[in-house]
Amino acid sequence: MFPVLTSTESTILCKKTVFFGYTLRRSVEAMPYVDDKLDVAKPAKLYHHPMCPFSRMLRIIVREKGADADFSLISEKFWEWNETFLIINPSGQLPVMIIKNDTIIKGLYSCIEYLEELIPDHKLLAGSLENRAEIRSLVDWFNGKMYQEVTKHLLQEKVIKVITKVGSTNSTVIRAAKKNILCHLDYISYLLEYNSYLHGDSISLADCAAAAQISLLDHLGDIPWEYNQRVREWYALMKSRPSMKHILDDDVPGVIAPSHYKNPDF
Ligand SMILES: N[C@@H](CCC(=O)N[C@@H](CS)C(=O)NCC(=O)O)C(=O)O
Repeated sequence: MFPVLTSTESTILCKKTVFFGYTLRRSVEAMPYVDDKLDVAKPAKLYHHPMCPFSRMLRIIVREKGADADFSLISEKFWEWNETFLIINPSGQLPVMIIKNDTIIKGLYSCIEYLEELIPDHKLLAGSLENRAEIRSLVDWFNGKMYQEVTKHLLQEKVIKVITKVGSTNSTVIRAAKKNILCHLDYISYLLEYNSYLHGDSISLADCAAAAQISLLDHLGDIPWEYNQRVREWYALMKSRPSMKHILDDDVPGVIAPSHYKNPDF
């Protein structure tokens, strides 16, 4: 059985997260409530940011569904809580889709379920009821546990602090988050023991979630690829899918990707 993460460093990080989260939330509450009427243009829009793993996941899914031509991408600096974006999504969170009739679909899971129901071809949540439950719990692992223990901290320390020039980088947090990566690579490897994808022999939401987190960490040069060959093979397979290409082609000012980042044969 796969060992569950019990590292004390992870626990310390979680406490810090709660504290930072509280501080941030209070700042949002202090912002004026915006009550303007929406005036959005007709073509479907996808609000995202290249360094937001949840936006990456949604963009992979949109492409897997063959719906990418229907969306224009709008990059939103989610840490700025811009008033124009808060009108669209009062939580200030990415991703968001604006579809026909100016309907706003807020948050990753509403967007995914909307697309799964709208475009039943290329199902990413398929199989029996039990299989679908397992895929959902894997998505939760990567978007919840892995994001909280690893991605969120490296994003904050290595991207947001650098772009905003607010606060100094905390090397203890970076070290702890990078140590936590290994547990998640072990878990991915364990899931791949009998299959080429994380749940069965075809791509599912679980692969999209894991690839979104991994691709962001790889963009920061933080995945120790020599650690696990099986995970490397799976990620090479994911990278070779057209749905990943547009994400890997994004250039983010101030963030220099390692030379292997875009290459499927790395
Ligand atoms: N579970 C959320 C996750 C979204 C999320 O946390 N996005 C981050 C960017 S990667 C964000 O918008 N942060 C800004 C904030 O929380 O104020 C969802 O369903 O969309």
